[in-house]
Amino acid sequence: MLSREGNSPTIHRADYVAPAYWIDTVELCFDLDPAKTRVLNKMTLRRNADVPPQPLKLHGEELNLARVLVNGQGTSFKMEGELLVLENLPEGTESFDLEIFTTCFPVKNTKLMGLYVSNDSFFTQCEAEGFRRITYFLDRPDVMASYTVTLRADKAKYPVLLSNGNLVEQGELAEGRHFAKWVDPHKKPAYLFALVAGQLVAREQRITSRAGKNHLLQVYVRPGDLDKTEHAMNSLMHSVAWDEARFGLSLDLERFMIVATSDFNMGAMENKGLNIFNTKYVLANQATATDTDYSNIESVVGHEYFHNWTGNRITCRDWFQLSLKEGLTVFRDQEFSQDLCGEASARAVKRIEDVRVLRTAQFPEDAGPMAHPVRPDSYIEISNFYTVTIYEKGAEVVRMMQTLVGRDGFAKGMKLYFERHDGQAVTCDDFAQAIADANPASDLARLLPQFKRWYSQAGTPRVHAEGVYDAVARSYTLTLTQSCPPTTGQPTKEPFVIPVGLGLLGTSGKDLPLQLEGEAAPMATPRTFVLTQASETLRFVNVDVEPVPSILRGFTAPVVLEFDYSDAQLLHLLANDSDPFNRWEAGQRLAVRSAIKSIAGDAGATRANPLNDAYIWAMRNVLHHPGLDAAFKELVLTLPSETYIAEQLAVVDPQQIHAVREAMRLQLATALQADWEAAYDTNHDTGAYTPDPLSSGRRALAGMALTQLCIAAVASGDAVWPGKTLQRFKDAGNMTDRFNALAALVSSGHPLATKALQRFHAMFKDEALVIDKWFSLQASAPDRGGNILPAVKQLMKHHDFSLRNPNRARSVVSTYCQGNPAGFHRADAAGYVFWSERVIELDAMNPQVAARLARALDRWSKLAEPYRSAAREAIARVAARTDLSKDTHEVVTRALAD
Ligand code: B3K
Ligand code: ZN
Repeated sequence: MLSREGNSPTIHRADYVAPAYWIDTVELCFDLDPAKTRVLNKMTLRRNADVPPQPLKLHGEELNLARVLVNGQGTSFKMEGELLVLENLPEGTESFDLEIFTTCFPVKNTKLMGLYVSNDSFFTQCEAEGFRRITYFLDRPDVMASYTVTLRADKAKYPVLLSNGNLVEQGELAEGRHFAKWVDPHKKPAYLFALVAGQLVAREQRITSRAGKNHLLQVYVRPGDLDKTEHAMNSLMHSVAWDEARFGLSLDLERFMIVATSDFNMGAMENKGLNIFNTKYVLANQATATDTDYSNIESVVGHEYFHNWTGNRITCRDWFQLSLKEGLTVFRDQEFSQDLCGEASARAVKRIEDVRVLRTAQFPEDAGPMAHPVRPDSYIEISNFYTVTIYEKGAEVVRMMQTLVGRDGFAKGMKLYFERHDGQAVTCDDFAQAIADANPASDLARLLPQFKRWYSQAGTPRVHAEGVYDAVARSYTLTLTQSCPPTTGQPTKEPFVIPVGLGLLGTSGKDLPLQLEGEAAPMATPRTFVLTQASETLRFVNVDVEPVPSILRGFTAPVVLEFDYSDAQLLHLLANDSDPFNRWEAGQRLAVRSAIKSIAGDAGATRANPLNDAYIWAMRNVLHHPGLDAAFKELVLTLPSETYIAEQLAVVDPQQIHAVREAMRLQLATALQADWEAAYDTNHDTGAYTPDPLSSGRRALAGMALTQLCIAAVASGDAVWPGKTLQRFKDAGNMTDRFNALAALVSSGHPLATKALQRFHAMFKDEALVIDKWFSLQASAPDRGGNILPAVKQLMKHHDFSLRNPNRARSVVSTYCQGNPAGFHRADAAGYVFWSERVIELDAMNPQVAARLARALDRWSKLAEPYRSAAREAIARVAARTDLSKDTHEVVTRALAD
């Protein structure tokens, strides 16, 4: 028996070598059968003349090998672990035929990688390394081939047969079977292969592109779900139009298909011409989906569609370059959603939401045991590196490039990137080089080698700012100092290139003209300065009064900004900053400050009332402000999450943080009761449902008001608002209002919640995605005296619960372990025991889902006792198992090494 390390070698980026063979064409023929599917794979290959002659080693996993033929003749072969090794291949670099016949077992495939069955239909998932579970292959992204695929199956059970590209032939076969033959006109890596077979129906739309070409768009779902596909189709049409308008990138296929499945490990997959989606990111109507669902669908449909160019036409040379496609495509979907918003204030709301995700999920990752650079140097299991660092931080790196070259310059850079690399498998370096080369006079071109440290250095940089006003000289001097904490394998860091958006507010709250010493006249605001040294000083002249600096406007870089603001300065920014991001940020800083003071037991901020009067007064002003959108108000009034507060502390007591945040919520609820009533009255009627930013913002604020009013009512014993909330729950004309009312009752802990939850379940018992919400609302409810864990265990006994379905498993188990810190971090360690049991149980069926859950204890070493020791013990218990997948093994061993 090999040791665990022997089974799971660490793969290093530095070890990259080009493939020894190229695969030019692939002809696949599938005889689909859930119990045993037969796969005939006919390839043409040739040696790669650039590397020394060597045997061909093909990847395979859980396959039954029946036959191997080279140029039609039997040949000798051997197995090296899971590799199929062919040594006696024709000499020279002429192409040769290789035919491999295998079988696989879709119905037993609980990992949902490769070919699997869900609701009696067949689906595939090949990224990153799932194709090897379908046939023996060079399963690496730099091997790009032309695919022809024939699918054969029982016609009654599987009337729809889909694969990538164009349908070229279909027909009947004996014994009630039929076939379909698909040819993909574009070369692609194996990870973009897909097939679907089953009883599906499609919404169809024909479109004509700007370029005058006709295309067929299709959204396939199970019969009965067609009424929930309109929004996904609209999102797809918007995506096609946007990529043409903004980047000049047109759809390169006659037909573009999206297929929804309810069993899927992640959100969606960008297979060429045949995107496969989690139903969660396709199905929506106003009765079953919330505004958040609508906006997620729009961005995920956009994301996968944009991959058609960034990822599919130009793909990754190796998986270390994952952010080449993911960071860039997240950036593109963020820009898409912002551009669809139109209004500047709605764009700002989207930006704040994106930054909030980055700071609550990616910053902790960057500070924990799984910290890795945007372009990692090593991994054991690549599936573990589909992370917020690769995606969200990667998107910020691309955004900084756009900031440094300008929006038009960035579009020029994209054009050059496609001119140079279309059809290739390339690296992050190639991308950055193209953007810089297209903008030779830019800061990016000047600073490129240093800029690329964003790809190589892990950890979140900190920018410490200090300002000194000199009334006599009428100058304001701002010193910016950067540092970056050590991460595993990177004890010291070199300075980053950090674009810093900056403004100075005068006493009136207006932006002051910004004139640096040495400049003849002030320049237009806002200005962006590019920090490149460990420390730099900016000296502004002709400054008549001491300004309040607004630093890192629009969150121009993924850093932590430290500035010793007084409360008064933050209140000034909150009331006046022309930059909506920093306006919101000022409120967050004030709230975090109060929470920390209260946790530290400082006088002035009592446990019961952590928030001071000035903060409450400011929040009242925001609520009543006639010039601010409801969506923005809702963001400002939302207190920083428990996870975000925890990250600001050296030692974390999750129960204490929860208690303080709950006290803050109660304080806002009672002190602003009349204001919440007014906010509800003004915003609760949004007319006929449309998921646009303006009306969804109003629904969000009305929903928040209801929660606050229920919290106040529970404290005072008043029955009026809980009663109104229940009525609202019953009468609601859309899922957003209905769910918000239900959540208000649950979150406030009002007894009416029980009845409403029962009713909600009865109403939506046949809507799986709504039942997921029902589960997760209960698993994320505020913990009261340790009541959540028993509730979660009860939920797992519910007849609708199943650990096998990833959405359902996540709705209960991950929501509890990763979205309910106070429910999870229990002094009796029962939450951790539950976690370790579920990780082990899930790992045996679906390692990817298990490994994600395993990350719930990433930040264990920051916990206060008794949590810290108990958490470590739970991780060690999982790590001690000898039967773990390499996914979970990598996560828990890295955690223990922290
Ligand atoms: N590229 C896929 C993610 C695949 C995850 C594989 N474990 C979805 C996306 O990012 O668009
Ligand atoms: Zn992606």
